[in-house]
Amino acid sequence: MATYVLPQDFFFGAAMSGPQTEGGWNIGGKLENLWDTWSIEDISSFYNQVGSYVGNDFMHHYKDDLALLESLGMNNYRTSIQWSRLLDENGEINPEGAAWYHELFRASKEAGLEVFVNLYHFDMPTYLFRRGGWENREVCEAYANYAYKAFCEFGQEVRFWFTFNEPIVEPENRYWHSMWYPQHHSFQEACTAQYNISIAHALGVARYRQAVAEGRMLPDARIGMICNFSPSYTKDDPSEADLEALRMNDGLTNRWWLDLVTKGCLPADVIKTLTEDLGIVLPARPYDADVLKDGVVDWIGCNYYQPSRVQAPSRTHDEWGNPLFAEPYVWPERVMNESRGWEIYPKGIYDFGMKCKNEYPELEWYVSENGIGIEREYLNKDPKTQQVIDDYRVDFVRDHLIWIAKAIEDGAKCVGYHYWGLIDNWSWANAYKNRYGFVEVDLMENYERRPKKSAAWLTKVATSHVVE
Ligand code: BGP
Repeated sequence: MATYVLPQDFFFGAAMSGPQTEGGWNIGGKLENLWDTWSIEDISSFYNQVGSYVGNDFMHHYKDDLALLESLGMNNYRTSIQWSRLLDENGEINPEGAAWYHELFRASKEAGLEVFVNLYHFDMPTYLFRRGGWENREVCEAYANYAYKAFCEFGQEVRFWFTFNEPIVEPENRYWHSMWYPQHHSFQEACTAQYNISIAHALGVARYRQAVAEGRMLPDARIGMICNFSPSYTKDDPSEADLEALRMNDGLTNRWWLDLVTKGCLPADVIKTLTEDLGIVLPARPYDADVLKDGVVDWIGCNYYQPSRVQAPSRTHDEWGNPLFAEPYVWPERVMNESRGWEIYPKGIYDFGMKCKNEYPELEWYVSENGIGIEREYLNKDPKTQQVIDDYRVDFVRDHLIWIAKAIEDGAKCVGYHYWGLIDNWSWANAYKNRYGFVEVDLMENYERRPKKSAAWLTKVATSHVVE
């Protein structure tokens, strides 16, 4: 097997989020977010009826977890601040919430770990959702206030900031595809939310620049956005209609955000299709072009799990009257992670790197999430040691790292890699169905952590930068 070497300054770390790990959902002045509310209102929506409350009990395990990350060869990780923990209902700092994050950042530094902080990971505070959530422009202003308060509070402790994780997911999952609370089926609502999140992002970056100008941030601080860029593909011999499906799929999910973070605008062809051809009403205000200009960031994260393969739809609208741009295209050669229903296609990360190189040549990026979640992993335990034997995880990460190394060789500005869910965590409506970790969390034994077989391999790669 060929050996690939990643640059020495390429960083390895782990990605996680506040709502999926912290727990302590109602202590220390934390307000409800939509995950807590959904858990309270309808626990049967969650796999095995495990709601948001405990995460992976990180608030009780953080010191050991940080030591574990360090022992696995990581020197940095990402998590998110929970809006519902940091601020009270008046948009003021909740001192107990702030104290928790100060302590986390202190302990991380002590463990030799740099923290990347994301401000929003699908965790809308419920009181703001009741005022319209992302459908209400005032919530964008509230987000800008939250971001500024976070910059002021932690600007001297954190270098790397991100406005949003996967901003397309809430519009899609909450408003369009009815997967997450409030489970709506409205493309119009999804577009409103997507537009307003873009505005919130730009307002957040503007407040960050203000905090920099006021001397509140560390000298080498950076701001970015993290998106799930799923490279879009269609058939090998596409019809005009297939190419049109590809344009809108790529336009809504990839170019929308890439244009926002590199050019400070939204893609004109997508906006035209939405408003002129489909009659979607975007909540645009006359001066928004100027607001969006502030959306340009210093770098981005790319969460990559699967490609997006589409073809022309067989009908123009679905049963709820929403327009259909595309239908899934099943590539005959596809390899699946059956647990998650996601295609495994490591070359996609290379293709994303080449797209950035060619279309956004100045843009620096890192792989901010990548990982494989497996259902019923406890069946793969060594009967003697009780260790999870997860060679498929090594194969998955190795294959992606190889394509990352090739992309760097071919000129991609990719500077690091974060594995998603290095320690098993709670995954939204799927709860603990699919396990991503290199480290197992035992729900029956007080959330005890146990490295899986793959952990030794990861440590070697992270410390040597040699992939084989
Ligand atoms: C990304 C999210 C993460 C994480 C991951 C795995 O979309 O940013 O929060 O959950 O996907 O996906 P899932 O948990 O749905 O299996």
